[in-house]
Amino acid sequence: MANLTDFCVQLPKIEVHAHINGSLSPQTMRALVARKVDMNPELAAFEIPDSLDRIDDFFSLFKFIYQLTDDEVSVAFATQQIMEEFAADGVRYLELRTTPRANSAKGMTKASYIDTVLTTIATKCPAGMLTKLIISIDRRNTLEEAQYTVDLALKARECGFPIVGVDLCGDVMKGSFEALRPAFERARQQGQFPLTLHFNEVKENMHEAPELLSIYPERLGHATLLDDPSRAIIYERAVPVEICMTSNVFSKTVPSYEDHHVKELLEEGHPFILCTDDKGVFGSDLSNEYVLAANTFGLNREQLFEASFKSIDAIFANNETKDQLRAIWGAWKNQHQ
Ligand code: 6MZ
Repeated sequence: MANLTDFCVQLPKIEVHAHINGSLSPQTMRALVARKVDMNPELAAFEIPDSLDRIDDFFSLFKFIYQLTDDEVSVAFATQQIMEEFAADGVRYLELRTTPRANSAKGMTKASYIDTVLTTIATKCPAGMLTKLIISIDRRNTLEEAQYTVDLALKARECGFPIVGVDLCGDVMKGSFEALRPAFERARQQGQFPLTLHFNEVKENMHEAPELLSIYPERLGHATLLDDPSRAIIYERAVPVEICMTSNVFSKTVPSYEDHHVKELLEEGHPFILCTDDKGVFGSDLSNEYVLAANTFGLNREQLFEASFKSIDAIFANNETKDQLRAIWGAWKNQHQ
């Protein structure tokens, strides 16, 4: 019988919370540094830290990372590497997410950035895995920028690209959802896009919870801190939660794996999806998140399979795709019993 790590790699898995620029593996970062170090020698000195004192320190890492993906060739390379790594780790359905970004010095516009990501997904997605894209609106955006992101999503989908949802992400201490709300409302009304919102990662933005929930998000990212009113709404509506254990412990938004809030969701039978968030920064693949859940909460292989299988219910896809994936999971289970 395979050991737990091998089992978790082989297990077919769903990944729906993976930020492209947080998912660059050390190898990918090294390859990108090598391409750029002549122009920018400072890049050679950067290292991802072993842990962070506070989540605030996380967002400043992107000042460096964004220098690695500041042109279309690098963005295409990064996207391809990330898909290959997830596929090698047993992911069968992947929803990547990214924030449109421009760099005028390299001729990259927000539109060409998204086009590059989507073209790479369309042409380089490894066999045996489906990849879709969620477009992210950054909390630091102006409403105009957020509306432009929605324009890009609508246009890309019209061209037949698999944009499947809209996300609210970014520095938890900055900006506000209310200021950007009209863009999310338009994404929902004009585009019928499902929404996933980073939710209550830190106590400082818990006050936003009623506003975030009032738009009826289809999924929530993290939902680390739940007060009674939020918990009641989330449970009543059975809103699936994207769970990123290593990310939360690494950035100190939860004190330890044992105290992770997924424990409560497991006990309540509430829908959740184990995810990586930023596998490059946090150094943890999706299979490792399953190993952690198993070791921390005593989940057996049957329960790990169930967690992965039930995640299919929460993906941003139609019933036909969900049924196809359920059949793949079923066939895998028959082979591995
Ligand atoms: C909130 C996060 C995040 O979009 O450039 N991001 N936002 N909370 C988190 N939890 C730790 N992890 C990543 O990927 C990087 C961007 O994703 C968001 C941040 O805005 C970060 O700049 P993309 O591909």
